[in-house]
Amino acid sequence: TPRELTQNPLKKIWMPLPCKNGLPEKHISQRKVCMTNCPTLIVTVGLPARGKTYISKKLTRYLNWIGVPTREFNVGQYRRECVKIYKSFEFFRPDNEEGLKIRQQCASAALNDVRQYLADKGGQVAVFDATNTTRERRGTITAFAEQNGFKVFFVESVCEDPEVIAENIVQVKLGSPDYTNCNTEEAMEDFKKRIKCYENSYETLDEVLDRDLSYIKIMDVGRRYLVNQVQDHIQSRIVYYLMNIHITPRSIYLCRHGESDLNVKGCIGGDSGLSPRGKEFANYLGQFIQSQEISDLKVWTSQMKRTIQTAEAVSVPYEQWKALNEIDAGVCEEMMYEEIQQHYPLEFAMRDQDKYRYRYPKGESYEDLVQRLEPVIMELERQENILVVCHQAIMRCLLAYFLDKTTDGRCCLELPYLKCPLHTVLKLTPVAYGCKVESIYLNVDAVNTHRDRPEVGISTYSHTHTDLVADLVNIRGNLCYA
Ligand code: ADP
Ligand code: FDP
Ligand code: F6P
Repeated sequence: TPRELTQNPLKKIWMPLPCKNGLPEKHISQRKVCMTNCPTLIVTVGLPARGKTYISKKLTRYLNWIGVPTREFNVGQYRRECVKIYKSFEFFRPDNEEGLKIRQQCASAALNDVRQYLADKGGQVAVFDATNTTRERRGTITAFAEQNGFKVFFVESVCEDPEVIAENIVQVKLGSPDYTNCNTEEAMEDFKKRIKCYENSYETLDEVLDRDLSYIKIMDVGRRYLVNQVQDHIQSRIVYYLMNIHITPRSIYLCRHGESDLNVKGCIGGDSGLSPRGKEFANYLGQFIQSQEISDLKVWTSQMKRTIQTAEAVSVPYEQWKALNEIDAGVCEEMMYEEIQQHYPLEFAMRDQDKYRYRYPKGESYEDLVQRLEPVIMELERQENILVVCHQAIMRCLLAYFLDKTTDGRCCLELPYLKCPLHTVLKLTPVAYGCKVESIYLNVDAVNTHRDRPEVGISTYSHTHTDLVADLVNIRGNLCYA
């Protein structure tokens, strides 16, 4: 018989009440997830300095941000932990039996951790980042995945451009812990010899021999791709993502609109225009952008008056995105936080408990925003120099993606509290595996719209999410029946 439904007060979604036989509802839904979504093991393939770690880290960041718990396992790191002092490329010679044995042990240790993560720790995707250049090694990994019920998806990077390879070595390898005790030329020489150690035994993914494997082969830094046997939704999302990223140097400028009339009144939401100080900021923003002498700058705004008014002052053509509109506060639109607390005390308390997942009645949550912003992130990945004029909650979500403020799909705590003050531009520049951030305050006063997480409810943070929802259902129940 169908179970009775209750509305989850935090997320405002309907869920069944626990069964009469006492089987907790959580248990049932977890079992269902396992049946439809078995975990995925992503396996990198390629010679050293082909961007495998870069791709692994970036993909992990993206998947965590969209809410898929993902972790990367870098075999190089296991090797460095096992052999504390790196002597030279000789370690990687194909006839170095000791070296081969250690590398094999490191790969096994990493796979063991992969198993724990995917089977016991709630991971959905693991990225196994190693060279995996032989068919034999890939066969071992496939067998491991089959035994454990994981799907496998290979990501190979093939690139023979000596300039790209040399640049990659300079960007990330020379600074590696392997080369702390030698000079640049020695390190460069050694790394090139290390690559040579792999070349003879390298077996690239083959259209015929590997026709049953699922993979994407990225050729010449994304100039061409070969995609084979995509098995499911997550793999197609991974393919789509990898086909959109690029490594051309560029900067992403993020800022909020200038101070608005509703900001001055202390009200959230609405669609007001800029205050006099907001207009002053817009002018300064125009001057700042000019001073940066940015080539081919694109400008994006939301479809709200305050971002469009701000962009008008930048004197560059701009595009409006509905997806960049500020969080919809539903019934709380145009209210002050104090008014919300007065009129909707339970709602207000719930938002403080789990600000990321909390959905305003007839409005949105931060979790909703991340879903809405996914196409924006994808398009941002395709762009070069760009300025995004947006809003407080939107900027937090975008920033969390670029600065990797997510761990294992749990962006809940930090993301909705990231500081994104008015009249301040953040300049993000991709470097090595991450992003450099510069914060530029344009010297025009503005109100502070940031509200910290209050200290008082701290004890309730020790509650699990399920406990909390149960408590709130009880509170609601009591209120309803009182
Ligand atoms: P690997 O893990 O293969 O040894 P890394 O990931 O450490 O190589 O190399 C990082 C460098 O690779 C970065 O400077 C990045 O710009 C570059 N890179 C990223 N993607 C690719 C690609 N598809 N092909 C070649 N180089 C890439
Ligand atoms: P990395 O450059 O990322 O540090 O150079 C190849 C390397 O990665 C070594 O560090 C690491 O020991 C090795 O890849 C891991 O893969 P294999 O042992 O499978 O070759
Ligand atoms: O106060 C400005 C504002 O952009 C509101 O429109 C929006 O509701 C709010 O910030 C989002 O910030 P928070 O999630 O911290 O309430």
